[in-house]
Amino acid sequence: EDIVLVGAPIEAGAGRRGCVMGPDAFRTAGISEALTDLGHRVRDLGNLAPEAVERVSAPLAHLKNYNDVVGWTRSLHSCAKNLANDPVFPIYLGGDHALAAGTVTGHAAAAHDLGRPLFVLWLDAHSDFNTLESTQSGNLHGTPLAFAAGLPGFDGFLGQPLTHPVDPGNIEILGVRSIDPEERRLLVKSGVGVRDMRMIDEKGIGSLLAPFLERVSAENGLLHVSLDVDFLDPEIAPAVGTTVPGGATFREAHLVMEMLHDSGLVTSLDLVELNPFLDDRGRTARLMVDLVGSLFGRRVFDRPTRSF
Ligand code: DIR
Ligand code: MN
Ligand code: MN
Ligand code: MN
Repeated sequence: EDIVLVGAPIEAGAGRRGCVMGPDAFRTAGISEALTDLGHRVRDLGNLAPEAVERVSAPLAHLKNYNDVVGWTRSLHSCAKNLANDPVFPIYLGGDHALAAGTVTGHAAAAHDLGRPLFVLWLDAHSDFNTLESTQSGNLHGTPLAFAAGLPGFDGFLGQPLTHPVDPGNIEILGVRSIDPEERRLLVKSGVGVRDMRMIDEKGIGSLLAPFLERVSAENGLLHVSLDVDFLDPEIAPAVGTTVPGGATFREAHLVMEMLHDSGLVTSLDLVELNPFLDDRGRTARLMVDLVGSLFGRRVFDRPTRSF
């Protein structure tokens, strides 16, 4: 498979600095080499830059770095839309999670033009489903999924209304354990699938993921996976600004990646919120690269395909 790496060193959406170094940390941790060793062809396109945006003021005063996030959303949206028309698998190296405002909507637009539904698997401690009105922190990395799902108030992001939002029923959030009160209300109303840590504890992460993959397959969908470092437990992945205790274990995370690989359904991937400034000798960056290895076919034993 031909894989394309796109660096997106955005940190404007996060509450603290450091994600700007994320793409280089993924490279230093050997993401290209890991994929090449698995037999894939890899092309690193280097780092993208944000589009220049005329100085528009934020629609609400408490939104942080609104212009920067808008610039990144526009450049990533175009980039994703173009890459989706090539026979390549794009991996977006973040950068904070605001980058998904561009990648997810770009892939949704491309999927629409192909006449296929886009599904989104959001692996995150947070649901990132705040609107510009509901966000308390003003950190825009808490909003990209609401934007992609077509919630109102985001027309400034692309300078026009979003024409091809993702059907909220095609979104699955897995591993979540921190949701703001108003955000929860918006989520429930929208019909997004939410699988929290309690459900993972009770049912097992594999049996939660399987029915979603069945549905993507049955509906001939494309699948975008957005992996936030804080999906993982902070004990194994400290390099993120928004740690929440009680996250996915090493084995749960690898199982998810292996099931995704076996499904053959994933068509694009975000790796977000890695903050190398907070890492411990690169261990979080290396773990993320290891998980990407599982997503791209590293395994101990061969199993009959379609293990879900
Ligand atoms: C919170 C935290 N819901 C917010 N979100 C984070 O700021 O909107 N997302 N940390 O990654
Ligand atoms: Mn996130
Ligand atoms: Mn279109
Ligand atoms: Mn998060």
